[in-house]
Amino acid sequence: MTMAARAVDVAEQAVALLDKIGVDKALYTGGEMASYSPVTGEQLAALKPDTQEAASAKIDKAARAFETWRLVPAPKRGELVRLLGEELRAVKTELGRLVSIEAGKIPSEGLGEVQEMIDICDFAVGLSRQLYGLTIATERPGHRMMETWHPLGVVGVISAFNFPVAVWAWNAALALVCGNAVVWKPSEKTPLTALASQAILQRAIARFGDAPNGLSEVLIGDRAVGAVLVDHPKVPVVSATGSTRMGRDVGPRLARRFARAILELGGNNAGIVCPSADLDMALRAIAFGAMGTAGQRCTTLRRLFVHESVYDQLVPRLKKAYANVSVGNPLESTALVGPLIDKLAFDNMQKALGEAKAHGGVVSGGERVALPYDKAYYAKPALVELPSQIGPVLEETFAPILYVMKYNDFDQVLEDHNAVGAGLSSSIFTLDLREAERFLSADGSDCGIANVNIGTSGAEIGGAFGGEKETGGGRESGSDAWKAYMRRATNTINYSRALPLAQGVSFEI
Ligand code: UN1
Repeated sequence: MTMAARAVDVAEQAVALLDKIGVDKALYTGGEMASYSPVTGEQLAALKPDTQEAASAKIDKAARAFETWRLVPAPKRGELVRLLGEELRAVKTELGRLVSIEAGKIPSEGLGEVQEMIDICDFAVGLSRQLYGLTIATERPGHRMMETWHPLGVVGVISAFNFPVAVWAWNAALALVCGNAVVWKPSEKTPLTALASQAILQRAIARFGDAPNGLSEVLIGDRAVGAVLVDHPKVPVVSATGSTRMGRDVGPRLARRFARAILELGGNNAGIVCPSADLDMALRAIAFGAMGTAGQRCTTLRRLFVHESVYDQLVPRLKKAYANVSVGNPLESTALVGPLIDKLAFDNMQKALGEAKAHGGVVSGGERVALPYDKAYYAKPALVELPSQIGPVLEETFAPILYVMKYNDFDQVLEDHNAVGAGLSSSIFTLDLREAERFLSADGSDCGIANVNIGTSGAEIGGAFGGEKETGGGRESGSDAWKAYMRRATNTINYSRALPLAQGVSFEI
């Protein structure tokens, strides 16, 4: 098969999947915004980006939809999300494949991403009957105090290429049961899976029957279009996933107009392998955490601290796993590692590896893997042994690089673990209860996610997802993350015939 034939195949496959999912061809043909597949580097589609005016009009439309949707009882809103879950189940194979084409994920991770969407729908359906407020004891006789959670408005969602659809689903499923409208600005690297998700939701909306027009909108375009969402006065909350650099721009802009920010930014996630660790288990967890999704999860394992007593048992095995891992076209092989998203990602990887060498790092892997696609970037995952945590180790490089360091003191390794800007996910591998509990305690890991004997990535949707420090502090997905998508009203009701004032204040007129 020639290169050109393969490339056409991928684009053709994408079109066939979009057709099957029910996306209008006019949305991705004849426009000036090209979209590419990282699998072959070839162009998939030509979209028509929204002008700033068009983006603003879509947000206004969503704001009007909100006015109706907020009055629909929450369990009924849950019915729409239940239908979304059903529609997603019906096209799981197709959407999963499209994720593989557009984001380069291996098939099981593409499908896993759609499963994550389905899971959050199930969660949100249950939640639609559990948007509880408290009843609070009042100090005044004949009074009752309680809190009520109300819908908030238009929820803005900005998502990244690496989880092109699941992150939207986390936000959209919660936002919809909470009575909000949703306006989504997907990554310009993955617009087709966004159009597909929107078509799937529209099908659920059609089956639902009387949902208002404009309940879910998608903005196609670059940062300028995202900025319209961030600055729009009718968007009271924006949930943004991406780089810390993006968050430094978005966060203050939202703060300036007192809008809420749910920020899920970079991760520089670490694992600690202790003397008692189950090394077979640690090896598998590290391999998936560091090499899975070609190192392009925000939860990817990037730093590994190994106790000196087990270093020589673990690290050679790890190096072997790195040397043997299969890298290849995720659509045509059973490779475990697919492509990087683009040339820039590959260049950044090489730059970080160069810096690591300059700091005394010993690098295995990292080179470009020759596949017959000039414009696609496949890299052998890199393992870098370093004497200490310096240089590029302190930064997130969105590529499969694992920095491995030796430690001998538990207090010191905890300090090193926390000595980076990001604070998303973390893991400890130990069978020692004291070490495990210390890692999870107030002076242990400073991350939003802290795990024992599993890797840093692959969180379930039932927990709150997000992290501290430069990760931005937001929480999405499970637990009580829904509260960020609603506004709380405290209600005090006087059913007595007197008007006692709180704090014993007297004011007789
Ligand atoms: C992301 O990389 O932005 O925990 C999200 C995980 C996935 C979500 C990752 N459930 O790896």
